[in-house]
Amino acid sequence: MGWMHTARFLTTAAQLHHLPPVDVPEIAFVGRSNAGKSTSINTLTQQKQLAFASKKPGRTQHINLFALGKQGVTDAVLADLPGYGYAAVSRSDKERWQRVMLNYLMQRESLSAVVLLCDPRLGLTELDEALLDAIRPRVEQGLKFLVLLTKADKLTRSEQAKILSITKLNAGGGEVRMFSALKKQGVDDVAQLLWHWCHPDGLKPATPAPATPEAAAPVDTPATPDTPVQ
Ligand SMILES: Nc1nc2c(ncn2[C@@H]2O[C@H](COP(=O)(O)OP(=O)(O)OP(=O)(O)O)[C@@H](O)[C@H]2O)c(=O)[nH]1
Ligand SMILES: [Mg+2]
Repeated sequence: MGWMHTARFLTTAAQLHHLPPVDVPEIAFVGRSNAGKSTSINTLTQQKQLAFASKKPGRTQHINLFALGKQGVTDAVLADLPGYGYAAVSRSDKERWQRVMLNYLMQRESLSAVVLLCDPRLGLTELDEALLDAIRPRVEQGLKFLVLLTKADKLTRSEQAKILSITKLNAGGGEVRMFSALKKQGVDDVAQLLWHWCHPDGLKPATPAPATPEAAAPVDTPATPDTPVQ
C-alpha cells in the first residue's frame, strides 16, 4: 500500500522522555528480541534498511520513530522498539529495557496501536503475556492491538491454521494475522489494517477530483437551506 511506502526516519531515543511529542497516531512494534520487528517494518514500508534488522538478537537498542504520510505531511508514526527476552543480555540491561518499554506503553500519549510480534514456533511467551496485561487498561480505553505471527514461511499451511486459531483465543479481543517477510505473506492485509486504524473516519488520501461533467457541481441547482450561500 502506497501510504506505508512513504515511511521516513524521524528520530531515535534511548528513553521515553527523549522522544518528541507527536500529534498523530503512533503504532508501536513490540515483541521478543529476534521476533522480526525491524524486518516487518522494512517489509511493510518496502524499504530495505529503514529499521535495523539482524540475525544477532538485541540489534534494536533504541526507540526508533518513522513518519508516514503522503506529500511529506505526517499523518502517522511507526515506532520500532527494542526486543525483550534476549538471554545473553545482562540482567541490568534487561531490566532497563523492560522499564523503558513499559514506560513507553503506559505513558506515551500518541500511542494508538500496538503490534505485538510473535514467532509462532514459540507462541505467546510469559513476557508477551505480561506486556498484554500491561496494556490492557489502555486497550479498554480504545488502544488497538494486533498479534502478528511472524516467519510464517517456517510453518506448513496446517500448522499456520492451528496456531492462528489458538492465538485468536488467547489474544483477548485483539486482531491476529500471519505474516512472512520472506514470502510477503500478509503484507497488504496488515498495511490496510494499520491504515484504517490511523484513519478511522475512512477518509482516503486526497486525490484530485475527476474532470468529468458528472463530477462537476450542477450550476442550476438551488442552494439547500443548510448550505450557506456566500
Ligand atoms: N524466515 C524468515 N525470517 C525472518 C522473517 N522476519 C525476520 N526474519 C529473520 O529473523 C531475524 C531477526 O529479525 P529482526 O527483524 O532483526 O528482529 P527484531 O524483532 O527486530 O529483533 P531485535 O531488534 O533484536 O529486537 C533476522 O535474521 C531476520 O532475517 C520472516 O518472515 N521469515
Ligand atoms: Mg529490531
